[in-house]
Amino acid sequence: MDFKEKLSCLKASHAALLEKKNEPIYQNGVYERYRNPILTAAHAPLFWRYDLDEKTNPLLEERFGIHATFNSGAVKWGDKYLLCVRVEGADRKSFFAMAESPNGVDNFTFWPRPVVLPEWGESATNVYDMRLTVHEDGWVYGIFCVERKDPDAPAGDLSSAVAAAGIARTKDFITWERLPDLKSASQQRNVVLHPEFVDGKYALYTRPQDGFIDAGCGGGIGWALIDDITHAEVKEEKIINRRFYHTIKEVKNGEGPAPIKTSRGWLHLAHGVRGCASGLRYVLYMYMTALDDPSRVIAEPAGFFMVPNDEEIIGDVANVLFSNGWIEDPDGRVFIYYASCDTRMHVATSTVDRLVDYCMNTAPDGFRTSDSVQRLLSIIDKNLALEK
Ligand code: BGC
Ligand code: BMA
Repeated sequence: MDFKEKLSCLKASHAALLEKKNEPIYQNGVYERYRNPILTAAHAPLFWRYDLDEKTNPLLEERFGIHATFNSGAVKWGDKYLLCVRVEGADRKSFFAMAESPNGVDNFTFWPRPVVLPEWGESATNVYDMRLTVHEDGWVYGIFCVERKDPDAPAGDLSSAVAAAGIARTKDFITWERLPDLKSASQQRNVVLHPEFVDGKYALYTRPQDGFIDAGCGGGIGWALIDDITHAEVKEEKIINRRFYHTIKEVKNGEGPAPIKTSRGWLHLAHGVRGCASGLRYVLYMYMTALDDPSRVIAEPAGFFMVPNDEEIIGDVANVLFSNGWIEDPDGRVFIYYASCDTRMHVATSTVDRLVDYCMNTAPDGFRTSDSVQRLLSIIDKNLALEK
């Protein structure tokens, strides 16, 4: 094949991938999964990956490898479903790029250029997992993890890093104003801005951690009020959603996207991590907090909400579901954007009513097997009585 033939093959298969229709495949009453991932590395524009000039690239070889598209922030913008995607190159660096869809479940297309994020402080080695919050102050905030090498790591340790929360804001997703990183006594990952002021202050969901990987004494998802978002500092932090022995969030947990406000309380999506022989296993779980105090948990169903399924189990970092973006439509439909295995993006759909019903009417964890058996028996007895 000559250059032109190769290029037209590439263009045809790329266009077919982007136009592919998606359909719901699985339903447990709470949500629907969809047949196809919504964004993969192959969705990245050809003009990112190839030098398309025949004179400088006669063999039409890829010049910039795109490895994965995952952990995306999400927002409805006009009539578009917008994702701020974590794109990872072959060089293991991630960066953010916006992608949009007209319907939220397929046809996702990257904007032509990635986000150019201004630096703050020492230039970051990596940035990832942006949470988008449309705040009542009129800005859209993006809070993300900023990773730098640990300056105190012993010689030869090239893995230890320091995680901090980077903060940027925008009104168009093209120009971003970078604010100072969050000041905090501990390292921070999974920091999320609450969409409303609380007692006149900005409010953050935090995730204090002892080390770069270890949550250590960091007991779970934290809550902190911030006086000035342009010099954000965690002065007091309380843990609102704890890790717990022998649950899906034994080792770590973290807030997912900014919570959704409902008439019954705030809906939260989070991730929980446990250790097993194959490594860290990430699943999604949900909880709700009170309208008059978004830091007070009022419901939390036992166990996971979503767990890696079939092909979602395999990827760059196996057995991981992670979500940092969801969108609520005016009609109450909810689009849950989640990534599998740090590799690709998926969507699941539900509604505010179904998610609230799930949170309010699924029994909480009793932390003991005997309690689980009793919970199961109460469902069985009720159902069998119906047949009489
Ligand atoms: C990776 C993240 C991961 C973190 C902790 C980082 O270097 O980029 O995806 O969550 O390490 O394992
Ligand atoms: C981290 C997260 C994600 C990632 C996960 C699994 O701690 O912040 O970036 O999806 O690990 O690798």
